[in-house]
Amino acid sequence: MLSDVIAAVATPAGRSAIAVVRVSGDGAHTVASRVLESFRPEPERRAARSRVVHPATGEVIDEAVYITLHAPRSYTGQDMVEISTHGGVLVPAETLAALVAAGARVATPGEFTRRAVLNGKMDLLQAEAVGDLIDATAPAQRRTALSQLDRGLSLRITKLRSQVLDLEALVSYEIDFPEEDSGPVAPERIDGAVEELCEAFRDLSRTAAEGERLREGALAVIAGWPNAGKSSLFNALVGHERAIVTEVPGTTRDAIEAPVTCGGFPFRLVDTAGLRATEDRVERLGVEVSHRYLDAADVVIFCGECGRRLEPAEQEFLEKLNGRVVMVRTKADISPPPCASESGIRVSAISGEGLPELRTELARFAFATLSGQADLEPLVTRERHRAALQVALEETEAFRDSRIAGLEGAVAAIHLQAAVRALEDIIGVVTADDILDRVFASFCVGK
Ligand SMILES: Nc1nc2c(ncn2[C@@H]2O[C@H](COP(=O)(O)OP(=O)(O)OP(=O)(O)O)[C@@H](O)[C@H]2O)c(=O)[nH]1
Ligand SMILES: [Mg+2]
Repeated sequence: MLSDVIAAVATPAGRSAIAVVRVSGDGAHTVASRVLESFRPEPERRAARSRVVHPATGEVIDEAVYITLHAPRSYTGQDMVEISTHGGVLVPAETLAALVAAGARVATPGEFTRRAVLNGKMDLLQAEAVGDLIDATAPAQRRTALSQLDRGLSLRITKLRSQVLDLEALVSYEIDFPEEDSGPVAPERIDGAVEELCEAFRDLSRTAAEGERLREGALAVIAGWPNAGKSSLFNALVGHERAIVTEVPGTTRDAIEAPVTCGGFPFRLVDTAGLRATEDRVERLGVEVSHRYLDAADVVIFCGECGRRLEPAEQEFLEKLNGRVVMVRTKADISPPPCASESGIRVSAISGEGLPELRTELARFAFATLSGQADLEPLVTRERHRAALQVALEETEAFRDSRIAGLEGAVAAIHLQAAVRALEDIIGVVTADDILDRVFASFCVGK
């Protein structure tokens, strides 16, 4: 149901000063009035104090502060009440139970935001941005999510949609006046508009690789021969002793992953087993895991000690990576100054030398376009967006091809209508239930 009263604890469970319990729906104020002793719906948006009482038992649960919001001026667009209770595990849970006893239903994950979308308070891209903002760990993720919440991407897609509609209007003009030799619309005008649109779709699609990487974190895999100092570098970048370090070659047997932020951008940093042919069964499995990560890596941080010549096998390995590599020279604190032929960033896990340069280089490498921008342009951040843009592009190209093939205008225009629908799917103009289900599947309860 769309309007029944839902309630949820919007803050995470655990010891805290306060917790927030939200209520939304037709009759949210009535439900709240059965639980909040001195509840008054007016004035709205003004904090008021009240005891929280269980409606059936009369037991006092807490002293809380609440505010009321009136439809449509609320997050969900419905009547809402937000109750700030004392934190911890018990008080918020008992407050929620009291609200349920008073007639509310426990909300499903993302149900508040879903209602906001269905009530036109935000579009689907903005709803996704809410989720991204909550999940953000690096500043660049926050900036992108915030700009998407501010309709940055929505406006870009809306503009493309109206460009397609304009094109459709031009074509229908042509259809209505078929007997005129050249028609009232110059064909070059239509051709130009088609090319411009296709280019705009391609431009936006090109941001998808970095946009998706920005949301998920770029996969940076530390690799190298045994004992090169990989785990030490991993620990230094992560900021604590996460991986075991010893002087014994072959210490790391399994891949270890940790999130790190470099230059404001998110990375999933992975330490791997040293690459060597080995008889040891466990180590060999570890090397196989290393290779799997290396295949998926956005960037490989290849470690070799300062002052050591790379072996032919190492050179060969590096060539296979097709340029996806940042070369690092480890143990700079115990090495002589570099000789002329040595390449790579000299780092020391012990003194910290070279780590800032490495972080900057990683950000530049994995986010080549984004790291140079002061303000992030609207980006495509999900496969869902990229796939729909691809459909819009293909349909526009099919429209162009049908015209070249001399197909009737009305038939060709069907492709433009399909392009419009693909763009509408991105924003969520008319959204099918299964798309909504997918978007909200990863949300937390209470959001
Ligand atoms: N002085 C100095 N020693 C280092 C540095 N980094 C690593 N070492 C030493 O080099 C040895 C190997 O370090 P690890 O970090 O375990 O090397 P690894 O590449 O992970 O080795 P495997 O997991 O066995 O492949 C240890 O004795 C470390 O203390 C460094 O920056 N400076
Ligand atoms: Mg190691």
